Amino acid sequence: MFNLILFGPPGSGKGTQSENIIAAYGLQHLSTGNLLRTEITNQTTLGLEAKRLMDQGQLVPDQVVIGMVGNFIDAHPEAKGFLFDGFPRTTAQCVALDALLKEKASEINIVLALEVSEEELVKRLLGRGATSGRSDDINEDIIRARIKEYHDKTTAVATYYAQFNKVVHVKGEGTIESIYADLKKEIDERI
Ligand code: B4P
Repeated sequence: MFNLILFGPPGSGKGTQSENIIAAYGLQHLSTGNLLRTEITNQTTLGLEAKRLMDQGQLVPDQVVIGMVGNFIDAHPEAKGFLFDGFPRTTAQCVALDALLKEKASEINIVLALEVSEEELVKRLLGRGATSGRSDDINEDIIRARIKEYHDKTTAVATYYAQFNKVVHVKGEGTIESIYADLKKEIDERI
């Protein structure tokens, strides 16, 4: 199995670049943001609670997200690898993911960290909010709260994987094609 984490702040292009990577390498895409939005659309109890937190720019509790990811991995025994998009977002999620993969005799092979300035992130997310209807993208205060949540809790994810020399930093500004070419080069060196 080849398992990759696409890491970066909200709006750094994780979802955008994931589409290119899964198409090229046939990995199973696991986006916790998408899983949570499906729960919201289906108006489940989990979805209603998740929406309340997401609309304030906060993270959903670790045990909820970890449970969802465990179910997703178990539901795809045929996967030749996973692309984790937007997960893990806290150190507790990193530890849980390592344990889930260990059960499958597998591990994280690489963490690709997209780097984008805060002003560019705000610009992109407000741009998406104007067309997508995503309630966490329409208000600049909520967007800045998400970026703060990223600095407070999620940057620790890069520190966690850096101790195993698994983190590669990639510039996340430029055209979607040029960023994908940089990501592809790093994957091809390790797959
Ligand atoms: P996510 O769904 O993961 O999404 P995201 O962080 O908003 O954005 P992403 O980086 O995927 O950006 P994208 O490619 O779409 O999270 C949403 C919320 O869910 C979180 O705030 C949190 O509350 C909750 N959540 C999710 N996972 C969780 C977890 N593990 N634990 C707890 N809570 C969790 O790009 C954004 C925009 O930029 C798009 O419009 C795109 O077109 C544009 N763009 C992309 N690349 C570009 C480029 N190179 N140039 C110009 N524009 C570009």
